[in-house]
Amino acid sequence: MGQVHSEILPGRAKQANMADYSRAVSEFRWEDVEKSFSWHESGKVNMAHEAIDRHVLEGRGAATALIYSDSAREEMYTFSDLREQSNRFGNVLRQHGIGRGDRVFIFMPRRPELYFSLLGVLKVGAVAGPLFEAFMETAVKDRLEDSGAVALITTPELLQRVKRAELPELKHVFVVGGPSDGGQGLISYEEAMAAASAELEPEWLSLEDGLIMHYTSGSTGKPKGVYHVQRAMIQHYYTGKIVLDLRPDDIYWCTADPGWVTGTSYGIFAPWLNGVTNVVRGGRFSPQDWYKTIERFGVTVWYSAPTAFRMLMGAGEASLKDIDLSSLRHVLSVGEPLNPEVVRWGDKFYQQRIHDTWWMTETGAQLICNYPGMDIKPGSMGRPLPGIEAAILDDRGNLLPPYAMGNLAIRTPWPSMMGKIWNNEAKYEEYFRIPGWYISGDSAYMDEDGYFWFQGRIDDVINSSGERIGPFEVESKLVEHPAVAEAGVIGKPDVMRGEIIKAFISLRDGYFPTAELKEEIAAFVKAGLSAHAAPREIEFREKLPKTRSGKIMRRVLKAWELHLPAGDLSTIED
Ligand code: 6R9
Repeated sequence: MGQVHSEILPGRAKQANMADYSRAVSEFRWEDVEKSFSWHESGKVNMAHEAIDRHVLEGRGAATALIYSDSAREEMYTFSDLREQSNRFGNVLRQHGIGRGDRVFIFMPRRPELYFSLLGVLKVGAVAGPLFEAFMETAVKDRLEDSGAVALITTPELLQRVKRAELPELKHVFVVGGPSDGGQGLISYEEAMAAASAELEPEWLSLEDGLIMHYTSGSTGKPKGVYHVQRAMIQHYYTGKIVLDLRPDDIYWCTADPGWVTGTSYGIFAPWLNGVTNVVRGGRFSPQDWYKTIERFGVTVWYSAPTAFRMLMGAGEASLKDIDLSSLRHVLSVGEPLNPEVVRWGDKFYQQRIHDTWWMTETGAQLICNYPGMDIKPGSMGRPLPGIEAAILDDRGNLLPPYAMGNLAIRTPWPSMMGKIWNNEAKYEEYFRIPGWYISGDSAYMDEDGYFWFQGRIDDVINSSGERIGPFEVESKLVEHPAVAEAGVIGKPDVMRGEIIKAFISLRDGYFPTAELKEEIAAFVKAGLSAHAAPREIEFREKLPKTRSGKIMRRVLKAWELHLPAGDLSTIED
């Protein structure tokens, strides 16, 4: 199994902090990382204190914490500013009786108020739940309902997608850029902030208290609430240092939205725990805007995703004309396999080696990475962080030798490991079914140098442009459409997006397979869930392959699509 990879790109001296990997592994102790935090003596923690207030108390309050820009706004905030804004919002929440353990969701585009309010939520010990602005009614309702969110911070436009009448536990809605409306139960964010005190004593928590929730997709059931605890900060801080290579004067830009775990672990926590300047770009992707962002703010460390790099590569050399990217020192990627061509493109046109990193919503932080300074094998996810043990196991938990493909597993525990799956103990247990290990759901192999190579997902989860999409959620929405009798959804390989969503559909009597109907069905999913969950391709079939118990066999659909043999059909219905 597997193949021998001869191509090795040597590490570069200017990023040499992890060149001696074996020594770093043998000398590593988590206790040494823990000592970096001010809670070490008191035993009590608060992420917002460690990420923001600590810098102010230690005399770094005037340093720039946040640079925000979009096509209309450009603003800078110091650590002192963020302390004040989050204190004010913390006080607003306390006035409404919201505090420790309450789930407070934030449904907003990337803008400064998202960051202020999220930090305010953390200050009072509540658990933050950031949602992508692209979510539509059903996706929003499912998440607020499952989490039992008591409060929401949103904008007037997005508020229209919140079915408040069906969410009895949602008692407080703060509207950014909208008026208070007592009759409607709406509170103006701006008015409340202006009236609130700028002084606040944070809620002091234990390492096991809640921090943040991210909903993510599996192959069955609705998205699950992955619940992270305060302890994760140890790993956010540490990986910020050794993987992102953050240093005090860095200007760091993570392109991810906080609706995705990368946008919080590495778009909020890691940079601010390390006290560096964090760039946030609002608005949509465009190669020119992105390059200009790097140039204008002198970005030194840049963390993005393969789809974005492929789109930048697609925009070609011409898009780099008159652009100066020489401020860059370190570039990283996460979310999907990073193609070797993209690494070579980075070498040639950015004079930067793109470093791939592997981790998941459930793991809370990076686990397998290409470190600064390390020799890179293009196409490999890299090696486990010092302090992390990774292995390839068969389904019964036996360790497999180099080059054998199997389950990518991580030795438990590590600091940023999820604390629970909200309201779903059984789902949580499934990840830990082999004693002592976390089973990731990815298949991979390890080579003789201990580098890991991603092979695919073991379940049916689709990865389109780095977004994890559960086929079940899309199928459930599809069958709500009056024309759809049955639907099966798979990921179809795609050069730009990694995979796209393809739906196989059988129609109800009286409906006919037309191009207009395809469009209408795709628009229906888009309006109910989100654009990224809508199928880009639809194929009508008279009948779908099902097991005798009635489950649609996605593996057969995939075989149809790829013109492969369908494999064992012994459980098929007819
Ligand atoms: C952080 C994040 C996790 C899934 C993961 C895997 C895929 C992530 C990858 C990668 C190949 C990499 N994935 N990083 N595949 N190479 N470097 O992405 O979290 O949205 O939960 O997705 O993404 O399949 O299991 P999440």
